Amino acid sequence: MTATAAAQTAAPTTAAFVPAPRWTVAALAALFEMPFNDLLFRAQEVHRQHHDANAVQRSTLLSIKTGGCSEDCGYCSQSAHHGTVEKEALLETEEVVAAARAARDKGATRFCMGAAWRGPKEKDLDRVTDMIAAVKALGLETCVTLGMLKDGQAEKLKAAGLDYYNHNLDTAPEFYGEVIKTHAQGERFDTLDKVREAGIKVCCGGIVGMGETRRQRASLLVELANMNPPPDSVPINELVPMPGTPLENAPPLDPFEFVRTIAVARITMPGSMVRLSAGRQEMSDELQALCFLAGANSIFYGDKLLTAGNPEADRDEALFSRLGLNAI
Ligand code: SAM
Ligand code: DTB
Ligand code: SF4
Repeated sequence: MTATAAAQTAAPTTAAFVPAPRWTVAALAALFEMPFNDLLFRAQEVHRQHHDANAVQRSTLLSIKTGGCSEDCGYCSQSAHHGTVEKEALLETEEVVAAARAARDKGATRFCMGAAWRGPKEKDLDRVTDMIAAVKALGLETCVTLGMLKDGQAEKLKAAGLDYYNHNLDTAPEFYGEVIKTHAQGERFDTLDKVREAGIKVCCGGIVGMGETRRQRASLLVELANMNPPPDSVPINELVPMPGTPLENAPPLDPFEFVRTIAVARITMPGSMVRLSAGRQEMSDELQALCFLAGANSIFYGDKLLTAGNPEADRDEALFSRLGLNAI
């Protein structure tokens, strides 16, 4: 029996037992509806109780295997169904180590390696575990995002020294099937369970601006916030409308709605790192500052995401300096 289940059995006489909060879509929708200033004030209060208000963590991304993915995710340039980027082979470990060293020397503390796979084959996983060990040896935290895992694969990643596994829910359960047809969101929950059970920290978030409703944004965040425990790291991506993908002409989200999404993530996942993720290149410095005020305390750092652009490190350094933000 888990500790929580044991405590629930004993609950009637144990005053000390406090059940974990279960968020509802209605509660989060109400947060989204708050006046903007009130919402940001509340998010700042929560943020300051749990984090240094002026510190932002920086992770650098590298696509270790680009394009040719079997999945049909409507936002993704790397899906073979849309054929928008060239398929490339898995990088050599030496190339990955060189990129990781450069990221470390520019101030990143975590290096995230992404592969355009539905999930890794065993022989590929062996090569990725070598990369993880080599990146870890540079003194960086390691993260990989390789798609869905089979039994035993998370344990191999953990043994190689992996700190974080990124696997996003991407959108609300009720909207998922409109964006992705080749797998169900439930399969992603299974992988997240495997990662957690292997003792790897969970990085899990989603994308906004794909044509979902505000209620569906609330619904995505409910799924994340009600995880037990909530993800250690929560990337909030704004859709980068990649040419040639089904979502290339998605209407842009109101920037204040993006800030609200960050604020609601902060309030409902107080202890998590909330990452202002894809879409920063298209944002003004002022909009990014509002995202930090709303509780974002992590970014992707370096001039490329996986296939899309990201602000140059110099622009980020200048922004941090203007805002008095310290790198964690
Ligand atoms: N194939 C693996 C998977 O799907 O989990 C790992 C790589 S996949 C590209 C990682 C994440 O990138 C996706 O879950 C999605 O959240 C994000 N992403 C992909 N394309 C994006 C886009 N155009 N705009 C914003 N986020 C995007
Ligand atoms: C995440 O949530 N966002 C990153 C990372 N995890 C792997 C990826 C963003 C990809 C943006 C589009 C591209 O570069 O192709
Ligand atoms: Fe493949 Fe991941 Fe892109 Fe989906 S998001 S097409 S699984 S690389």
